[in-house]
Amino acid sequence: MRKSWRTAVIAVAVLLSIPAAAAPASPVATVVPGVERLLPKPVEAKASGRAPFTITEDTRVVARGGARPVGDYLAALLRPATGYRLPVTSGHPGRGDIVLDLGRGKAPEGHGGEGYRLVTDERSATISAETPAGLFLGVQTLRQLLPAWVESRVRVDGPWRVQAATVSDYPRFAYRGVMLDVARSYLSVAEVKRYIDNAVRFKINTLHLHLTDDQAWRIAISTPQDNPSGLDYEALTRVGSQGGSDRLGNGTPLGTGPAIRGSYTQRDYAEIVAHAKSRFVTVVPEIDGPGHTNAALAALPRLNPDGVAKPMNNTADVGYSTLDANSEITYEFTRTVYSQIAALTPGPYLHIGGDEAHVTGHENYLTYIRRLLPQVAALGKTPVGWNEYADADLPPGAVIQVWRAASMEKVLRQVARGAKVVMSPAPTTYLDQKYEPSSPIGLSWACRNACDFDTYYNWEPVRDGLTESDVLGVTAPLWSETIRGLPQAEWLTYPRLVSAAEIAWSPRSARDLTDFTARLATLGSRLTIAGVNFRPSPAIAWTTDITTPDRHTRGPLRGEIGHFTAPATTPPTATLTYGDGTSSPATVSPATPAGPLAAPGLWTVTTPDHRYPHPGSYRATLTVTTPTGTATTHFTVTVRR
Ligand code: TNX
Repeated sequence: MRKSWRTAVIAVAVLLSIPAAAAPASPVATVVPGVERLLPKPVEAKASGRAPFTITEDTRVVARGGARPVGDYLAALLRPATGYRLPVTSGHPGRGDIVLDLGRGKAPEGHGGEGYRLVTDERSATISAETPAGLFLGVQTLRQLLPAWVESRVRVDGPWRVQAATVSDYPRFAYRGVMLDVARSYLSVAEVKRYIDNAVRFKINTLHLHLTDDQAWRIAISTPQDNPSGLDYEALTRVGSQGGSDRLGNGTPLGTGPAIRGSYTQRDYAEIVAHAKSRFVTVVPEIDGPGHTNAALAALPRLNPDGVAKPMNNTADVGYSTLDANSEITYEFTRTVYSQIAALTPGPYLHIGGDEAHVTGHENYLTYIRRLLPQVAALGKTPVGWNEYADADLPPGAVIQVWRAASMEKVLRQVARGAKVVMSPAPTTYLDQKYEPSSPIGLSWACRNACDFDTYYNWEPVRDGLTESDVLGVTAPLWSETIRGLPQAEWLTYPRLVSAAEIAWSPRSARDLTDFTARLATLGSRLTIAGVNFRPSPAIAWTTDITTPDRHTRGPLRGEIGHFTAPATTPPTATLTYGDGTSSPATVSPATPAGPLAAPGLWTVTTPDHRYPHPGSYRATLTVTTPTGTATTHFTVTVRR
């Protein structure tokens, strides 16, 4: 199913690319993007009221020195839809150029790390920052100010206008994360990369990868020279990657089919990390323990006190497995595993899990954590763990990922000793939860009835006795017990990840649900054009974007007139006014298949054959009516003799 969905998007994109070749630009977006629509909301943004900036075939991306990689990224984003050359140059900026200006003092004061400014007017679009990361974040803002069709992977007619505006922006929190659980059901390297590419639109800068669990072990570990207990580390993926979360413990099947199996070679993992880095995203790898370790216990018999391998378990059950806290083999194992992961991970963090170790025993649990912390420190990394590990005394700077508010007292005690907190409260950040009881996929233990973007927006990370500086940031975890592949992951992610992204980025005082809901309305169209799946919440008045290339014809006007987006389940209708005093209903057909996990997004409009009375130039109008409104666009039909 997901293959055909993608194929359809690409097929439509290809159709879009056969417009009247030299025709003047014509499509009209029904919503002209502006700074008041940005997601997440910037610190400061003002439309200046001047003439807009326009990207043309002469536009260059001026990016000197360290700005160059971001310039290349931006040009690559813009080239497919615009069809322009967009050379990246270190020359002098000229009229009509996009300028990436990197240098000291260029970011909003005190926000050199990730802050940026964006100024657009009829002369240029300039993003300035003190770091390439800041430029990259500014690029995401500029991207949202362009018409949604800029997300098309094939050429669409412009004009590519950007509202004249000034933006001054920086994040509230430094750690703005999303977590992918690739253990319960696997995602390919290409899927993870795509997931990153879409999350960064919303200024997410951290990817927490949950690589191992009871159901499976998904990262290759090689057998080291120094292997006193003779562990067969290759078995971790050879055996341990064969599992997945297929069903509940009582046998009820989970998801739309069996979980997806697979694992990453160390090269694969390095590729993900490098890709993330190119998007200024830090990867936080998690190897969970001492609980959530059944796959390791199944792959390596010697990790078990009786030396007998556990059977793999393809249910979603957890909480029954544990590493042996009193065996040296356990720490030989963790040293090998963490050191190989650390060597492949440039980011400062190693996530050691530590959650739900229900059969470990409290003393053993403390023993395990106390043995692990020095191993992590020896690798030069900062430990991250789920809130349970705050039971142990943590080194200053250690990161506690809070998923249950229950144990805040212990968390606060560690915070007083210098630990930091990443907030992932399950009821308002867990992306794996159903949106509503009838959602076809998702769990529902953490969020029960109303779990849409609004619930995920209406919470505050600085709470329960925490202060602003105690909180490093926010992560929205996507557990994958019920997820089978990327489109389903995207369906649970969007729009809820955007809520988390705004909580992590925007000033607390700027947060307003009504305003956020209005800003989300244009997102569906943009995601549709980008080929990203999402759940079209009934609470949002999704907007439509139309493209209708100008036409030249000798005979009757026939066939395809254009495309539009309408993330709705009720089929839209369309009317054509031909510009010669006549009009007719047009045929609307879905260009992307619909289903409970894929809203129809892109629609194709076809005209009945229409014969114009005389040669000449006609101003035609297409009006589409969707469940959430009416949108109109004009195009020119030139009828030749
Ligand atoms: C709890 S959150 C878990 C995960 C599950 C998730 C499902 C946490 C630290 N543990 O093992 O996948 O619930 O929602």
